[in-house]
Amino acid sequence: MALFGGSQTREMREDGRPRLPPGQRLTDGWPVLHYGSIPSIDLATWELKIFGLVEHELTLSWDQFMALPQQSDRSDMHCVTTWSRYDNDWVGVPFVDLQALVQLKPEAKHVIFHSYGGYTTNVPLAELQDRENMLVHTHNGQPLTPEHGGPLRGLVPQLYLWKSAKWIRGIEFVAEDRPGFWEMYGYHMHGDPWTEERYG
Ligand SMILES: Nc1nc2c(c(=O)[nH]1)N[C@H]1C(S)=C(S)[C@@H](COP(=O)(O)O)O[C@H]1N2
Ligand SMILES: [Mo]
Repeated sequence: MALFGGSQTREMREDGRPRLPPGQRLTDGWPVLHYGSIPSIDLATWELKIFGLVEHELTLSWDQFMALPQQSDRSDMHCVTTWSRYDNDWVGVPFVDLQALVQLKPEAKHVIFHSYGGYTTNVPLAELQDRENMLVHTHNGQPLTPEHGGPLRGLVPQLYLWKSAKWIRGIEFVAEDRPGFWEMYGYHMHGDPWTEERYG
């Protein structure tokens, strides 16, 4: 369990890395960070498209997404601007379960997340195979607010938070890595907080 104070920075993860990545500070608030304005999204017309190097492209309505088996998971988040927030309780659908619905072509090696409003971010497919990588709609028991990416955002907790796309509307599978929005402005293509992959 998270306790605030100096001893917490010495907590270890299962892989022996410290729980708090280097250069990070804990916050118990939750800063709001994004480029541009919050898109207005109507659940009646909301869609999630899963496309690219897949055998069966898929478009899900909100009701179809919510009818998928849901998972609860607790994870930490780490923002490249140096704040980290521990013990976030999320509910949503694991990325791998969506991946299984579309059947990947063997050439698929990277994922581009697409957001309402035009934001994109790239993540290696291999990075998303743990079930802690999810598309989430609920945080600490409350529906995700629009400022934090509601109705649905990506969650890639082992990478810096810019890889967790707010207002997600698409998952694209590609063969070659391709920079997303912040990656084009110099953020790292991978973004591992424990090795401080902040800028490329
Ligand atoms: N669609 C979208 N998603 C986004 C961003 C954005 O500008 N647009 N910013 C990213 C960045 S840089 C961060 S730090 C986190 C912030 O999430 P939060 O506002 O919920 O803390 O969202 C990420 N996801
Ligand atoms: Mo960020």
